[in-house]
Amino acid sequence: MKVVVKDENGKTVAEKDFTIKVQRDTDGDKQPDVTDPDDDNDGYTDDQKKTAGTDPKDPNSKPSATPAKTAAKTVLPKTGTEASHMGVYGLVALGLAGLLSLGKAKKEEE
Ligand SMILES: [Ca+2]
Ligand SMILES: [Ca+2]
Repeated sequence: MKVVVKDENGKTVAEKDFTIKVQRDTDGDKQPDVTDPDDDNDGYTDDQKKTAGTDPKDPNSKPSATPAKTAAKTVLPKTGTEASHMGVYGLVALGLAGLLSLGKAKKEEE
């Protein structure tokens, strides 16, 4: 764009070419998309949306509700420790039950 500066007599005093770059600001928060980490201001960063394969400039295009949670949820393989503890508790319980029934039987004999 050419800007021409003239004095009151119409004489050209200065002439300069300007290049005006209009930077896109999708969400209108005065932060241009090039520096705005969240172009559409939907709460998801551009990187999150690009990773999820959604449009970073479309607030209606959102990553699915819980992608991170499902990815983090891993099922641990069962170890033998749990089972052996159960066995020990079972034996203790059986022993207590046995003692109790013995005591009860003794009382009934008297
Ligand atoms: Ca913006
Ligand atoms: Ca966003």
